[in-house]
Amino acid sequence: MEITRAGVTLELRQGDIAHQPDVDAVVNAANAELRTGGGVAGAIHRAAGPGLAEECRPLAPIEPGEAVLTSGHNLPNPHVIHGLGPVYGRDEPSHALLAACYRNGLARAEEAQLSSVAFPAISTGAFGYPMEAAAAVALQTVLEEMPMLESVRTIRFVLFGDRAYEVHEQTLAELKTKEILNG
Ligand code: AR6
Repeated sequence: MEITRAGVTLELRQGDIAHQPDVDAVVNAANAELRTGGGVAGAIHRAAGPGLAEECRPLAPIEPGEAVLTSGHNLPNPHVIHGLGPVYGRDEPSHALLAACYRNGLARAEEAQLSSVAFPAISTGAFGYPMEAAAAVALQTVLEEMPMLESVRTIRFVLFGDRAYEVHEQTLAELKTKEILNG
């Protein structure tokens, strides 16, 4: 599924964030220490090789909602943007911190003048954010940012598994309906 607004395309895809060779940056669902871990961080650091962790070391720690840019090392992408989402039920207000994580991820992409960026569903794994609520925050935030972007032209959500994809598809369809109703 995809929609285009203000010259920017938002795509939903099912897949693996470490296998997105046609985007300038993939976003890592990072930990504060910017170390490898499970889920997205494990997949990205494994594919990137040890040089990524080395580059990350002096940039850590980061706070929930922040995002930092590194190079992609052995990934097919020139860059990785490391975003720290909130731990659900601990880092509050969780919706504002999750929205900041997407906004800051896009800001890093703009600063580096990238044209395409792929996000995973940040905070919805180890950090426990319910998928439906996270999808609403993530998609709404990105839709709000799209008209302001100057460099980024493609934003892809890479969803892991059928359920994550379906939740995002349904949420985006609902947001589109609201947008039409609101004129
Ligand atoms: N590609 C795309 N999505 C994936 C992949 C993948 N290869 N693997 C998992 N997902 P998580 P978080 C989905 O836990 O909740 C790490 O250990 C997954 O199903 O990666 O932000 C870090 O070190 C879920 O829907 O990120 C941190 O400590 C979503 O991506 C902590 O987990 C996010 O899951 C970050 O937790």
